[in-house]
Amino acid sequence: MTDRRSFLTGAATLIGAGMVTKAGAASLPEAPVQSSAATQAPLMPPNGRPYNPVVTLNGWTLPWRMKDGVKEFHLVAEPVVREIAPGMTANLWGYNGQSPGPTIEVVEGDRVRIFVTNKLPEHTSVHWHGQRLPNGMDGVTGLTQPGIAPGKTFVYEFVARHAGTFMYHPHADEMAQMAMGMMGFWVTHPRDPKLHAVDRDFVFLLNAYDIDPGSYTPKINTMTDFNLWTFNSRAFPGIDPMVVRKDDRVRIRVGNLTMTNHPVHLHGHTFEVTGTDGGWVRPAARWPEVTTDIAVGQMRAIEFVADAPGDWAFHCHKSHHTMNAMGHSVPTMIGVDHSGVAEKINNLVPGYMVMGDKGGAMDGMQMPLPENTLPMMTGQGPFGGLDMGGMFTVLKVREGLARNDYKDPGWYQHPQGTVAHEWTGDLPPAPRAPGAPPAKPSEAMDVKRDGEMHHHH
Ligand SMILES: [Cu+2]
Repeated sequence: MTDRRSFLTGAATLIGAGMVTKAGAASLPEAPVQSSAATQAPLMPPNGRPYNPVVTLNGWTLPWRMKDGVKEFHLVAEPVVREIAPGMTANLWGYNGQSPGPTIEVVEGDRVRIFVTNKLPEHTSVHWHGQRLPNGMDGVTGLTQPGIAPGKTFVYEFVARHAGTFMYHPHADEMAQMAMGMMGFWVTHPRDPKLHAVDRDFVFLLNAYDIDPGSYTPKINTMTDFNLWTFNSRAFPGIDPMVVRKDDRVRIRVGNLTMTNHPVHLHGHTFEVTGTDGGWVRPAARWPEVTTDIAVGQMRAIEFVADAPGDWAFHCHKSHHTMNAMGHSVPTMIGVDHSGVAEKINNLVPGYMVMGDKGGAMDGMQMPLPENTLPMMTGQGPFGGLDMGGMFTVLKVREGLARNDYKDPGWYQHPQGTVAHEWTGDLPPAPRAPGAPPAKPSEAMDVKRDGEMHHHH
């Protein structure tokens, strides 16, 4: 739901280039506020040039007002409480009630005016990443403008010259401000809605936080050892699925504002990278992929035809990025026999738990968590635990959905006989290379014993 409140910054006595005068402040466009972390329906453009709107994963698009042919937006930089996933909230900084901020959607050739009100305790600015604009609108504190002091409103104005995939973020105390979640998506649609048209167009940013178990505020000095890897400041299972109709042409646009690269991987389909934050990729320069690496500060638009019904994983391929917060200093214990040890330690340390002697799967493992802490891997699927959290979601491809239906259709109903299952019949004999010596008795016994095990019921 979009709440609305307007900001009248009448208290300010304003001086300096770019600042809104007292008279101007009275006519600021309202600044809608989003109170939900759920994916909102695409915003159909109520005025201006027509376009096919995007869907922001666990986010929303900022409404605008049209004034004398100019699209006017109002961003409010402010502290927010973001639900990372059910059971965990974080004290972040963002825009208009959420972090990331709302997606801004405009059309190639639009003149755009963006008011930015700073309700943070320190100065900020907004850089429009990838835009071709007058230098003084580029939002680099100290280089192209003074910082926007707390309580002040600045105005940015430029023409969105090129269609494409962009983002916005501060260039002001940026290590702190981006570590706190100051960022948002920007899409400039083609002037001709038939150009680069797709049926469903999803957008989100990659971000990362370091929030100690039991606490709420990111540690902003962390350089590399983050413990929450998120799509649009949500961790699986808090990330909504991407729901598409079978045979839809689908675009997914992803921008990376973390401190490391992310190879994003789609199951069940082959895609092409069709755009970057530099523009569209010429068809002759595209090649098929199932994973594409997105470096820090890069954006990628991938496209494919969703021709395979099912629930297909879409995730970062760095396995630690599909995990939620927990100490990564836990020693590897695979193959270590703990039997009896836990009992002895429990006499000294009540509640002690042995981890990982058979691997790390957490399914069925119970342990008390500090408040406001997500289990390390928590997703539940129709067949049990998914052993994943973090940067993970599901592309749900279904037949017969309505054009604008993004509702979660539930789990995929697999056709009879198409799900991997336990084998209970005879095992084939172990293959041997041609000319290899006959199996030693011990190997033969192992095979036989295996086979017998499967016969016991
Ligand atoms: Cu990653």
